Amino acid sequence: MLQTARIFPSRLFVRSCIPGSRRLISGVSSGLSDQLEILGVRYPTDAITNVTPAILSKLSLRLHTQHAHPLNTLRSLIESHYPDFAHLSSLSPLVTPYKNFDELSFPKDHPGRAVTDSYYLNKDLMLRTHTSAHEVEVFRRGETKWLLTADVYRRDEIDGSHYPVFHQMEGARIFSADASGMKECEENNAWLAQQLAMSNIVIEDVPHISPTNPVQPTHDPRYSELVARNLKLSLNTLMLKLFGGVAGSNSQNPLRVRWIEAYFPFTSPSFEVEVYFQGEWLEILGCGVVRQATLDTAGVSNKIGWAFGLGLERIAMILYSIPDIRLFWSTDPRFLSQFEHGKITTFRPYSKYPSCFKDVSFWSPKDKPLHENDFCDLVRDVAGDLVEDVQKIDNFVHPKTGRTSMCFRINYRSMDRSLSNDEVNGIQSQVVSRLKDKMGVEIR
Ligand code: FA5
Ligand code: MG
Repeated sequence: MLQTARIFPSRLFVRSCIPGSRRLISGVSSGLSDQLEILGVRYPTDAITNVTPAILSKLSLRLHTQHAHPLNTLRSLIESHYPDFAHLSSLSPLVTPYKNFDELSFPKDHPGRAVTDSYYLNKDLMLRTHTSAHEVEVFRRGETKWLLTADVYRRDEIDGSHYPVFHQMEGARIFSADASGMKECEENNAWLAQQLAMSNIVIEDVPHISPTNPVQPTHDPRYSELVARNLKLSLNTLMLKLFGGVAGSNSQNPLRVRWIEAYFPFTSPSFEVEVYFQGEWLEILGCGVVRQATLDTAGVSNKIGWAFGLGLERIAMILYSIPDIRLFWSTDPRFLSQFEHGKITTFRPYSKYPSCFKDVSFWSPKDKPLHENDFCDLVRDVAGDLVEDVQKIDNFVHPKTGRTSMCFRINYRSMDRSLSNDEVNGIQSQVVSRLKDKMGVEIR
């Protein structure tokens, strides 16, 4: 794999936070320096291990199943829109890279595989980056209509709408690839079209079959068209259910949804859905006609169908007016007590506490330039949810030495209390010493 050649030093985080022989971190114990214990099972580490205690501590939380949590209510609401689908929500987040990528036809050099983008326990096991990782196994079980909700993990920037753990819901439906299956699809399309006809929803859709987004060569174009129509109708009726009642959407001001062309290695044609909300187009899901190779691998070659993957936090932030993605992880009663299971209510923000900005500038090692995601993960591991966002404010290469200088600005702010200067200084100095010790940078 592309990234195995890189030396990633973060596994040292796991070791270095275990002074002495054994320490438990929210159900994660790592007693032996070359092993990780997760939810009671030991896994060997290797040169690409990059999971951190901060990330591993999230594995057992499963917010999408917590009573009255907004993500759980949203899951139930979407499940109720697909009452005759199987509803799955307890699959393990630990998957092989084969399952997360290869089984879904990802090319060997796809950037998502890199250790800078994904979390690896070792070269054979990773944290799923999307719920599509389970497509083959669920189709193989014989499910033909299903929804699957799960926590997914990505190494990413830090700001109000990005968190290294978020929740996706995968939905899929497959039909027999013959006249009887297409009759079932057509009947369902007619029924769904009728549901939409009376609604105040404006759907912007243009034909998206282009040379770069083609019908698959093994598909009868009429079948692919019917399935894509079923996908779009199924999702448009869901959008109406979710957003139809959102403030500002009425007959003068109808909800606007648009379909745009997209690319995923495991669907063709592929699309994304965006919703116009508060003056901006917001991407909420990706989808498409399932690549036949996926169905062949799952042993259901005689089927044709669609799949989608939507981001629950993105939708919940709109529906509940939740302004910061970190809030979903809050255990503060002022957050949690606002919600009742099954009800969507507008979040009432409690006080916003002051920010504290700290900059750090350093020279990156010449042979191993620091990736922005490595920096963010280090800060997240030290500061947890006390970091609100991280921005790279300077980056230049010294013309003579060829070394790269970077400057990052970290915004520390708690959602629950005021931070003292001493506390922030203490955190910042831990960030700086880890940068020096584990990343080999030279502080400027
Ligand atoms: C996927 O993950 C595909 N597996 C979706 C898919 C499924 C396509 C089935 C085709 C068939 P993408 O990376 O775009 O695609 O993520 C899907 C959705 O997850 C996004 O539209 C967005 O709503 C949400 N999402 C993605 N990244 C983040 C993030 N960092 N924070 C919060 N939500 C995110
Ligand atoms: Mg996307």
